[in-house]
Amino acid sequence: MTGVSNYDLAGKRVFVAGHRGMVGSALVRRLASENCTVLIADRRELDLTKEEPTLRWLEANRPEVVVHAAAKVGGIAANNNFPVEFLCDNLEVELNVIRASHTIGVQRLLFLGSSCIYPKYAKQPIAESELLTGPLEPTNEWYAIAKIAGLKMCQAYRRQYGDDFISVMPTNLYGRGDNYHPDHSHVPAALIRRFHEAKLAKAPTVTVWGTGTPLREFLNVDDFADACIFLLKNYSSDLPINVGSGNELTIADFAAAVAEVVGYEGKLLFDTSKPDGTPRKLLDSSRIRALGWRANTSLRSGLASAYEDFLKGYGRHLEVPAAS
Ligand code: GFB
Repeated sequence: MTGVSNYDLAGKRVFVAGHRGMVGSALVRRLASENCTVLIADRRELDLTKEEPTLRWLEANRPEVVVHAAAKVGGIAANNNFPVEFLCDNLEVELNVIRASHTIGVQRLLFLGSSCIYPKYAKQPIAESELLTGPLEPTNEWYAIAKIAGLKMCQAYRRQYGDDFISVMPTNLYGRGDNYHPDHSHVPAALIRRFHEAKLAKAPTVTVWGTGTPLREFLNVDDFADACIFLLKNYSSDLPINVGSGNELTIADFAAAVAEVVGYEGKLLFDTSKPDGTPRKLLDSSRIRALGWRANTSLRSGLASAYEDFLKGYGRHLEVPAAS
């Protein structure tokens, strides 16, 4: 069940489910340098929450490889406020995509999970073996349960039918094409936007959620897409595999780094009425490193290019105020 494959993507038809999201669009960019055919489907053409149309689309388009990057995602507030969507929509899409991929006999499927599948107080850095060893972080348990179910589906299809379905668990991601919704985004996009707007408004202070003390590890999405392609070619196992950068810092230090990149010089305030979430979430990425992959974007250069893309209007929920 565990081992290294030497899978050749050349000439393959690769379906990226969720190609409009930050991760899906990074995967499409990365796959452009592989000699394969990338398949995508717009939401109007294919609703992945519907079982029958999903199967029909896959039957008609016959991918040999499926990358499951379609998910309802969001930051700590969105997770907390929309438990039904984060649980049910994600479960529906996972069932439909994974089951239909089995039915049409895809050669390889890569399922994208999240570091929030691990227990709130997991031993740090978090090894893959920490899965299901303790209670989850309550702000995102709905999303975490859906992602755990997805990875279990991959394991079940592998165990019962020998399907070569694998799961990857990224740490906190940021980068091009993020969601800049003021309340529903993750911390990198939220702070890029907030500092940019404060800079333009010459605001003396910016408010950061929580105490600023939680520790997070940040990985650039283009590095993550590269890791996914690496794993598609080199990894075959029923064990999920972590992908992190080792770039860990407190939210206060992260906020200061974003402020510097954006060029905001005012003061940071912390709103402790907002949730901190899990106190620390550093992945143990030694397994993927042992296979020969590592992240190569520094946090500073990654944030600088994310800010550049934000200014160009790449991303969702963006009405960037023009500089005066
Ligand atoms: O990025 P974030 O929402 O994800 O928040 P999580 C990370 C930390 O940044 C938390 C703080 O401690 C937040 O309180 N933070 C500070 C902010 N200011 C802000 C802000 O303006 N917006 C946001 N969003 N946070 C998510 C999960 O947890 O991790 C998801 O909810 C997913 O399901 C993702 O798994 C990777 O790391 O707390």
